[in-house]
Amino acid sequence: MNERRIHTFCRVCEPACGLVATVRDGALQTLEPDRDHPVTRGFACHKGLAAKDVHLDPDRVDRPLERGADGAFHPVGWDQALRTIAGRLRGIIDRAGPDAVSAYIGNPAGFNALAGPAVRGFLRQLGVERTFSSGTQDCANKFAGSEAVFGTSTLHPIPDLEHTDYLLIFGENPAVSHMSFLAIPDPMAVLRAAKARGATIRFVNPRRIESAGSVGDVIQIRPDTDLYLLAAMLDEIDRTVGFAAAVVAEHGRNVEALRTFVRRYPADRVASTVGIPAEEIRRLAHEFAAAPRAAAHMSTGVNMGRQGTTAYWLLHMLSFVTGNLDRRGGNVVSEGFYRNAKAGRRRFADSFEQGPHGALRRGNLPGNLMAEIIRDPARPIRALIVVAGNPLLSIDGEEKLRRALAGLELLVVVDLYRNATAELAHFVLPATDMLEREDLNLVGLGLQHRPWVQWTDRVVLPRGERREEWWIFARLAQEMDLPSVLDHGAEEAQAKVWERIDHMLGTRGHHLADLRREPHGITFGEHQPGGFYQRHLQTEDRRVDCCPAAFAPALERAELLFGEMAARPQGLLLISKRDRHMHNSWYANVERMKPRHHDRTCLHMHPDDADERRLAAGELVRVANEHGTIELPLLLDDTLRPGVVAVPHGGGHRGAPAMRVAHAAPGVNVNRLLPTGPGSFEPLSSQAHMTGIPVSVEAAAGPSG
Ligand SMILES: Nc1nc2c(c(=O)[nH]1)N[C@H]1C(S)=C(S)[C@@H](COP(=O)(O)OP(=O)(O)OC[C@H]3O[C@@H](n4cnc5c(=O)[nH]c(N)nc54)[C@H](O)[C@@H]3O)O[C@H]1N2
Ligand SMILES: Nc1nc2c(c(=O)[nH]1)N[C@H]1C(S)=C(S)[C@@H](COP(=O)(O)OP(=O)(O)OC[C@H]3O[C@@H](n4cnc5c(=O)[nH]c(N)nc54)[C@H](O)[C@@H]3O)O[C@H]1N2
Ligand code: SF4
Ligand SMILES: [Mo]
Repeated sequence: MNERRIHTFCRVCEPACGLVATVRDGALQTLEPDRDHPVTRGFACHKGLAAKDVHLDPDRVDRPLERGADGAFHPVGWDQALRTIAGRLRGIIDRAGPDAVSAYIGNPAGFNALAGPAVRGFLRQLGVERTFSSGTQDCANKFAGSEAVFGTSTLHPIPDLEHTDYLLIFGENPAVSHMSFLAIPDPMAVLRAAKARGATIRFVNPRRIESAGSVGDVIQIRPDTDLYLLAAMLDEIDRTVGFAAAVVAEHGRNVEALRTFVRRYPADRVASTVGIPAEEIRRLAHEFAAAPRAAAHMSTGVNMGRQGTTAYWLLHMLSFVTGNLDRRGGNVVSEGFYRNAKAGRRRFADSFEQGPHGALRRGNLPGNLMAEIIRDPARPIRALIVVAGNPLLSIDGEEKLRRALAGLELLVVVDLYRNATAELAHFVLPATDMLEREDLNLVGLGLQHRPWVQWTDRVVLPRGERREEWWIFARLAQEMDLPSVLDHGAEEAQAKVWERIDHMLGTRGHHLADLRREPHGITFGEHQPGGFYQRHLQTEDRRVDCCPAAFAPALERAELLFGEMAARPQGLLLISKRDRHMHNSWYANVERMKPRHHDRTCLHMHPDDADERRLAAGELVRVANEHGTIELPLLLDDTLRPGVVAVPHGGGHRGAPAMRVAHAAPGVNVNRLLPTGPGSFEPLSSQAHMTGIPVSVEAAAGPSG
């Protein structure tokens, strides 16, 4: 018997918690938290540990599948699958050009150091320019916002949690999500420690979230209005204690334009629209400005509003004009194994390209326009490659997208599962899971609470015929007679695919060969504030742009939307709700993640709103708006701000019979209620509008309409 213990790390979400696997005779026996890990220190959540269940799941795709003339999937060999796909891609490109080919890259590809570069490299070889990703349903506004203000999309100063006196968190629920754009294992332990030190922690959220509990309190904002709260706070600071004059004069530009904008939104004007008394808005502003060291963070709850980029701009401003940017205990740069700020350098104003849908940000088209772009009469997409994504369920508006995907000449899905999107495919190709591939914790770069870099070997050999994405696209390139890393054999390719990472490591004096020998990787010590303006900021004049000129139309739109919201009758507004038992759509097939009471998606509603509508707990209700209708059971939830309802996303597996566990308790797809198409995304960033969506709710048995 041959038993080994292997140090690895999780690749489900950003903290990348250290794990230890035991493997006997080549088969995975146990997967446990790594108690000796210098950064993650024995923390790992049930999702990370359930990677074992995903690995062993009998419903995984284990062989390439091709849809036959009978409409059913049939197993085929890799060579045959890739040869057929290559032939069809070639045919489409010969006929319609590379513009007829596109790809959607899903969220897990970000946690897979070699996958994204492999797909993008292949698309570049084909000359493909139009691509999509889950980024426009998640955080595209953050890249746009930092690019506009700091001159680079890859600079996101994080709260220095260890030293802050005051922490303000917008639209994020650390206890459940483990955060985003702040890679931190066991965030609640760190927040509890900050609180014990005497720090004040406040969450801005329409829900009294589970994170608040004993660490802080929640200011229950009306959804999709954070921009105005931030503006009012800045205005209050400007009028009373003033901006940090020396910092602003030395490092800022366009400060007057910032002042002019925020002046439009004094606390008294915005109070009823954001749903927070003016007094409380002023108190927040003064607390933040008066704290010796204050830090701010925001996440998907704000990203998914209609003004995520400008909200992120004002979040940066709050930090900057109070002198908290690049200060210990404020927002600081996390320096990992590679200083990546320069890599994302681009002039915001140069990032847009004019097309049939107006000026769109280059590089990543809006997911909410996917159906329109696929069916664009002048330049339709005929072939789509989906890697590590489930756009049918994760993007707004399922039915329209289903029709567009079903009309493709070629849909290839590379995934662990035959998910709802894969059911529409011509080919489904089996990918390796995180235990079956070499990897590096690239995703946290520049966002880590405690920077460290770790390489992991594969824990076990891939089961069945699962393959890594880099191999799949390298083989596809060969089949299309394009240069490929596999041209000189598998062994050389295995080394070649890591060259880019080795080069990045080299910039800070490290080498992959050394890293491979370190079971816990290399750690980089405490954050060192002080170099932001000199080393990281990428604007041409090395100043923070306090009001980018390219924002002008967005600032006009802000006033327009404000007027609409102020005038609108207070109907119900829908928000999303992540819970511990799901991970977007992809843990839906893990039995152990499905406690009985969680196996159906529910509508969360405040008891007062339910009373008003004479609805009772457990009753089937119909939630509807101009975009769609769903029916689901009602769950009374007094953590919600009255007037706000919530539904967890990631459900709707009725169309995925091969995922038997998910299919048996499919839930509903809340994204049927979200707006899609032109006007449903933020023009500055292409980020989809997914929170604060007007809906009506009534008993499902009641009259329809
Ligand atoms: N268990 C679990 N963990 C996950 C995931 C998962 O699906 N399940 N997904 C992972 C992924 S891909 C990501 S990106 C991260 C996301 O991590 P988070 O951003 O922390 O995600 P959520 O937990 O959805 O928190 C968003 C919060 O925003 C609030 N909110 C909604 N609308 C508004 C608004 O208009 N304004 C404000 N201020 N708040 C609002 C919601 O009530 C919610 O509490 O989580 C990751 N971790
Ligand atoms: N209403 C609403 N909608 C949302 C959200 C919300 O809060 N509310 N959240 C949004 C967010 S934050 C995100 S990130 C998106 C996610 O959007 P997507 O990325 O499109 O969807 P996921 O459900 O994460 O699906 C990921 C797929 O990748 C597969 N997979 C996992 N690991 C691997 C791998 O290593 N290789 C390959 N090839 N496949 C793999 C899984 O089996 C799964 O099918 O959803 C968004 N949609
Ligand atoms: S918190 Fe995220 S990275 Fe850590 S074990 Fe859980 S899923 Fe994995
Ligand atoms: Mo996400």
